[in-house]
Amino acid sequence: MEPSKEHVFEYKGFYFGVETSLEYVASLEDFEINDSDIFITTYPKSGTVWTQNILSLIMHEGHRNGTENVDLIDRIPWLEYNIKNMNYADLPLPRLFATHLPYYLVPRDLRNRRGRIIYVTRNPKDVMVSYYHFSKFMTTLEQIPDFNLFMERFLAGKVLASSWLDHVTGWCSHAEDFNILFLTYEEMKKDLRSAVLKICNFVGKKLSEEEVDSVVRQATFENMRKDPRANYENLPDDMVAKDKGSFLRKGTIGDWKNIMTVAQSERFDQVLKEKIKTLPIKFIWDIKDEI
Ligand code: PPS
Repeated sequence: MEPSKEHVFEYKGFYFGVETSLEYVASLEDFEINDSDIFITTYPKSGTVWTQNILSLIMHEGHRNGTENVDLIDRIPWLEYNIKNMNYADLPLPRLFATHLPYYLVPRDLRNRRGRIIYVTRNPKDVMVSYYHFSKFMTTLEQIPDFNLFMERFLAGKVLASSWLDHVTGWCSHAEDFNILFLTYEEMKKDLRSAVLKICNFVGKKLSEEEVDSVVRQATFENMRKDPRANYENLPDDMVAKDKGSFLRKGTIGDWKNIMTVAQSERFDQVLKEKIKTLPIKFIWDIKDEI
């Protein structure tokens, strides 16, 4: 049941991928934050890359500021996975980062309400299914081809980034410590324009109607999928099996129904549903459900 040590290591109860190191993640506590820093924070497969693209488009006014040819991963690098060995202290302000860290492992300054955090959640059945497919594509992740087994590992938090529930519960119950905006994948899917405006408002960026239209247009699933910089197509060959998928896979609400059996769905509900009800977030499980 334990995840393979070849793929993850544990630090303070949280599983990290081996592309980073224990010393580095431990050092992040002291990572200095500027007031203008913005972090996109998620449990994996909750809409991180999507939000990265939206935030980048907003901050760079639809890419007109010379970032047209820069990959998303370089415009908004991963805090705990500095795979390109960038010097984060020297990035131009405002710095933008993505992270899967739980609330208790982020830089101390963030906990003192410096910088801003956009925390995105998604219904956990879709998260799990997306994660299952992603593990086949990402060669750095442990391969668990049996979906039932994958589900048990996911429910037990024995995967990279540990327990979905702990992640979301932790961030929700410590929201007061942070300068934080909560968004859901489903609200972005159902009304992208309103989500874009919420982010603009939170980061203090005023865009014209046309600029907002342009962000919305460039952040649709179809348009992002066509854009190699937004679809993470330039990741090193030893990290991804390009014939086995892509970062942007289906991009919808309720895909879990295509893979989970009734028995699996019931088992999932038995473990998580009651606990989910105590969260301050309303999860949307089907594309037809109202927000
Ligand atoms: S990761 O690896 O943690 O960074 O993955 P993450 O980006 O958080 O989540 C990947 C899922 O987000 C979907 N996605 C989108 N959906 C709708 N619209 C847009 N523009 C979009 N961009 C990314 C992506 O397809 C993954 O979900 P699934 O269900 O696998 O398709």
